[in-house]
Amino acid sequence: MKPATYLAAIVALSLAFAPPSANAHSKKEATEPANGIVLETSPPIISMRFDMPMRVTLISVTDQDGTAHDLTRTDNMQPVSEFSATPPVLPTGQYTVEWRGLAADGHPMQGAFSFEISN
Ligand SMILES: [Cu+2]
Repeated sequence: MKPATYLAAIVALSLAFAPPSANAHSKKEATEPANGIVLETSPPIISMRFDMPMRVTLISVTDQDGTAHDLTRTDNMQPVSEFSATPPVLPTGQYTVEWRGLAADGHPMQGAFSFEISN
């Protein structure tokens, strides 16, 4: 093939096989409560730790009936490595935390985790 075509093929191949960069975007590293945990009391805090600052644009805590429980945020929608918010006292039940955010590189991110409160 012509040199230009050859070069294009090399570029395409190297893009196809490039490993995803560890720094491509922020990742969620840990949550509180931990995903899947069963608690005996309402958690004092809902938090997510990221490997790079994340602007959390949306977070919700929903119980098994689909009722949303409002959180008190302290991040002022600024990028944070550790997002935390205070939930109201939650009754026993199963909860799902869903979040959306903008990573440091501008990519939209989202995730979810769940926990249970049981006596
Ligand atoms: Cu990214």
